[in-house]
Amino acid sequence: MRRIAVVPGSFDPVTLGHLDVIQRAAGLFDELHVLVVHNPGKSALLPITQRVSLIERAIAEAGVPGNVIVSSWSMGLLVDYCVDVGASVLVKGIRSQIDVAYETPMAIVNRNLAGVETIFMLPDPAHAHVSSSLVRQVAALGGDIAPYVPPAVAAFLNRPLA
Ligand code: COD
Repeated sequence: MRRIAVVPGSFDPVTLGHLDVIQRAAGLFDELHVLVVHNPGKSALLPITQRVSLIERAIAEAGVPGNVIVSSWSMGLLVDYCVDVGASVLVKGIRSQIDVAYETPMAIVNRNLAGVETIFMLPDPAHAHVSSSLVRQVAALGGDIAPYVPPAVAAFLNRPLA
């Protein structure tokens, strides 16, 4: 049986912390879906299609294996996507007790709804402090985001405004 997992997130934008989790999870499953999902609790910087494109460029740059598929989902429950693609596992990165408190109820509900298990991965300590909101803030104030994001994202967000 093929082991299929989903790494969901806002990815607004994808960071080196996200990329680290994606790379390590890709080695654990036969097929890994990186899924961009709108989080209604956050105000967005980039359109969903742009986030997908930046993830595709970032994983190509990083040489992530070919078992990774990038897509987006806005049709309902996250577990509906999992059922559609035959995924039985969600992979989430856990940086702190705040992440644990946020993710635990969702993990229980997702298992109750569709039998989809959630696996928590600890971050690379080098990227444990990185978040998309921090990147958005540094970029908005004109700071250097290159230490926190893949080169494709740094190039995109640092581009001159048209
Ligand atoms: N290192 C490691 N992991 C990281 C890092 C880092 N530096 N930064 C972020 N992460 C992890 C986060 O903990 C998270 O697991 C994932 O990466 C994505 O992070 P974000 O910030 O891009 O995305 P979020 O937190 O806004 O998540 C959006 C989701 C849509 C995935 C989330 O809200 C969700 O699961 N929603 C469920 C919708 C649903 O179906 N609800 C009903 C049942 S619960």
